[in-house]
Amino acid sequence: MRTPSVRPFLTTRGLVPENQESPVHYIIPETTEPRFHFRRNHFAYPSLSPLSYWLQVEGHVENPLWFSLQDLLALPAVTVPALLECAGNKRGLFEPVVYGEQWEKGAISQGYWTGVPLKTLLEKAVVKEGAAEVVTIGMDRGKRPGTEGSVSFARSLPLEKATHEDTIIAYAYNDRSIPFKMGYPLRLIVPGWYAMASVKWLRQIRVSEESFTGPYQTEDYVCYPDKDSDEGAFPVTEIKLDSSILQPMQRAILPSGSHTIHGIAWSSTGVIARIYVSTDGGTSWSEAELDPEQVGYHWTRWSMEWLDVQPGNYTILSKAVDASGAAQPETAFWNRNGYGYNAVDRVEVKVEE
Ligand SMILES: Nc1nc2c(c(=O)[nH]1)N[C@H]1C(S)=C(S)[C@@H](COP(=O)(O)O)O[C@H]1N2
Ligand SMILES: [Mo]
Repeated sequence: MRTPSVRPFLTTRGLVPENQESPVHYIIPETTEPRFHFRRNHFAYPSLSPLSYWLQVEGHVENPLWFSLQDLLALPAVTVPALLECAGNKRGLFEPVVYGEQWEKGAISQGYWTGVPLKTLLEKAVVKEGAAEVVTIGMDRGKRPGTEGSVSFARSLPLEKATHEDTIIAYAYNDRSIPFKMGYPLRLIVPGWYAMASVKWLRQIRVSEESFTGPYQTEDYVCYPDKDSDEGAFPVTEIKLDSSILQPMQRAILPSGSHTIHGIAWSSTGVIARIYVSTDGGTSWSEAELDPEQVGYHWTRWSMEWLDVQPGNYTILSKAVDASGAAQPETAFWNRNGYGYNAVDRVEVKVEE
């Protein structure tokens, strides 16, 4: 008889548009298979036609261009190991609570993205003097809640980030064409920034002298530190230093004896210097073992053996330290829309006889 295979599933937060969480607690390989990749959408999926396989580069350039997939495949390619993390990852942990998708720890996934540096296309189009930003526009569109008319999902990058060597127009994920839900045929990948920047189903690139004012630039993905006013608002950009305890799980009941605590840690550069774990709610900390191989912008795995544990209630914490020596904060920086939660991670477990 065949043993039925047991596999995790995505955790559904919404279906139209589709928003689902990756089963990160049960993903062991370095890269996330597409079926386990989290999904975050603002609209229903776009319908593709062969016409939409052309990518337009226009705006403040000498030489506006259209690129076919073949054109892109003929250009020198790079592969970038990059994680995508939704800026709302862990939003459900904010106190006071905030509105929005109540993501837990699974709005994050990673793999190898292959494509052409955006810089290469901008050089071919010859950016004119005075350009400030590069606007990238997806094929999906719809009504944004609370507003009239229909808009595209569009985002801009400052010229400096747009021309960074790792910012690419990707056509492959883990050596295959990008799966449709992940942005086929072309997706912008902006390593180091929260994933709203990595525009799926890319159709147009526009070089601009002005600051882009689309709603996903100036209303959403803006940090509003004040509950009642827009005072002190600033845009969401780089991924913050963070870590997650993946096992044991929150409120698990464990037998007494020895256990392995394991998890992941990540930062905007991918570099993690150290990770500290506490099993007594932060009274004492020990350095956990970090996977010595840190790959590109991928998360780094860590683990700690928890030996001879006696019955009782325990609070396990994890705290990552990056290359500059900065550590995760004890409490996350609260903001109205709940972006960038990165407090020291916390799991409560009960150990029985
Ligand atoms: N065209 C388009 N690109 C998009 C989005 C979208 O709704 N439309 N959502 C963004 C956000 S907020 C996130 S977190 C990631 C999610 O990527 P995934 O669905 O491949 O996980 O895509 C980004 N790119
Ligand atoms: Mo997101």
